[in-house]
Amino acid sequence: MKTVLVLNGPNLNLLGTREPQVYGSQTLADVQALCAATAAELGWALDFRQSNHEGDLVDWIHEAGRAQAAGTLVGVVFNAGAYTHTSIALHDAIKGAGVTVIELHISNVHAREAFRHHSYLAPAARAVMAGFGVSGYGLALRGLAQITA
Ligand code: CA2
Repeated sequence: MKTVLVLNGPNLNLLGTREPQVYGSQTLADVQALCAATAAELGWALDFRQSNHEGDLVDWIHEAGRAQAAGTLVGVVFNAGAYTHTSIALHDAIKGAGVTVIELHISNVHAREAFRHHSYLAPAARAVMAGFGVSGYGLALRGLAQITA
């Protein structure tokens, strides 16, 4: 059975506690449960992680690249949070690891502040999804299944 990695960046541990008008009221534990159910439907094991530290995310992308090369990982659904808009290191990590990444955002970043309109990850990602709320995680997993089938 292959594994799918769902990575969450800074402040996503606060999901469901504040800004429900932007991010909804579901917690990160709820998102993990949604991902687990969807991954099971798709025949995958789920590896679900969150970190507030850029270096952790870089290390996990490298680890994912090795796992994908070994044939044990299907790819990564990645909500990099605000690092999306700042991190050349994460861009380089995705490119360097050669891993399949779906960039995901809960909110429609293009309908928000201008500083959220640019993504350093998008040019390195296989696909980008934004604005579907937390249900986007399930949709992104299904999209990953379609493009890797
Ligand atoms: O829409 C998304 O998923 C974002 O990646 C979320 C990031 C934001 O910086 C990106 O521009 C778009 C922020 C995640 C912080 O989430 C919170 C949730 C509840 C309360 C406070 C922060």
